[in-house]
Amino acid sequence: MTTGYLYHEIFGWHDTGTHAGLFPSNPLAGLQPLQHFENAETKRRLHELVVVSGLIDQLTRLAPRKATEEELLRVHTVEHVERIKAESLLPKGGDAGDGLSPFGAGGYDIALLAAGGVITAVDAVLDGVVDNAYALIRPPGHHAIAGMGMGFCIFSNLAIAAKHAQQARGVERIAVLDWDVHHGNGTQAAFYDDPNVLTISLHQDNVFPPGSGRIEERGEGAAVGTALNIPLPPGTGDGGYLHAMNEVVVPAIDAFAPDLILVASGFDASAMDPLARQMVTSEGFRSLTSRIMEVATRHCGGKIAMSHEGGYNPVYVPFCGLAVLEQLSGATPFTDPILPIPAGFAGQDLQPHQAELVAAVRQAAGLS
Ligand code: 3YP
Ligand code: ZN
Repeated sequence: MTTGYLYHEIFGWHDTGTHAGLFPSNPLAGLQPLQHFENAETKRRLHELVVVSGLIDQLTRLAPRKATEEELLRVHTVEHVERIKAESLLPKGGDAGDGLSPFGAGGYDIALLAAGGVITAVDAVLDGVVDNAYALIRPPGHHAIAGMGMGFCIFSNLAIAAKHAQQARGVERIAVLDWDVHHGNGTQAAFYDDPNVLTISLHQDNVFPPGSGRIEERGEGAAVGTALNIPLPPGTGDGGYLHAMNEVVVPAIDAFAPDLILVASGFDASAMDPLARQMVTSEGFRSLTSRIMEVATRHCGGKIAMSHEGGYNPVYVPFCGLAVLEQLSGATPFTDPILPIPAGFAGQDLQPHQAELVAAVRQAAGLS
């Protein structure tokens, strides 16, 4: 198994500045400045663990290129692209759209490399240069919609790469699995009326964007049935996530029979994340990866490209990411010394209310 791995130091230079939790800092309101949650460290430390663990020697390093404007415009409006470009020239940069998604000077060019990095990963997989690939990029993408960025995202990296696969590479059917703990609203929106792209989002029920990612969101027109949302209750651990994979994600993708699988890979469903309340461990992420690889083997010769999204615990994200990369590449696991703590949390196994939600999704999706 050869696994493509894409990372570039410049991703660490995307400057989100200071922020006070979910809001811009504001001393008059008591919001003391702190480094933005979405900062370089989680990504940089994952990369450094990939190097220090020795896994880097078993991966095929890929170099990102910038996405072209034509590629961006398959998903975004000219106005959005031009505004980001203009604000990126200001000495202090700007915001992607919702006031929660700052970027520093030159942020446009780094965002182009993030979107282009996912395209690079997809191309490497489609060309057979590698069997599968992981793009460890920044800024993230899955919340960005046509006319604006939001939720720390500037451009919809994975959606742009999927449109590239369709329009430039002739890929017919694409399945997207988003296991970031937040709803992949931007990716879903980009393909809401496209019957050839199945978008599946596993997320914590109603966290971000507010009200988004309900079971009832199923796609529109000819594409009804090709959007699938699994809004898991807070406190869901490895057992609940695996159950959702086995009962919904795997059968839905089997029924869809894709030619390519893309994964929006956030690690903010981890048991140690400050921005959500799920309990997935590094072993849980390893199992999710293993499940999706089995489906990919059945339908598309194992072709999977993953795009990095959220994940905000600088200590734990590296071990979660390493587990995914090890599984993708078939490498011998490096020990996660933190694992015993989250693995020992009560409620790691499937709980009745979680099974109930999964059953409701199966029902809505016509799987039972
Ligand atoms: C954006 C503002 C509040 C929650 C935050 C979510 C960012 C994220 O990780 N999205 O996947
Ligand atoms: Zn997230």
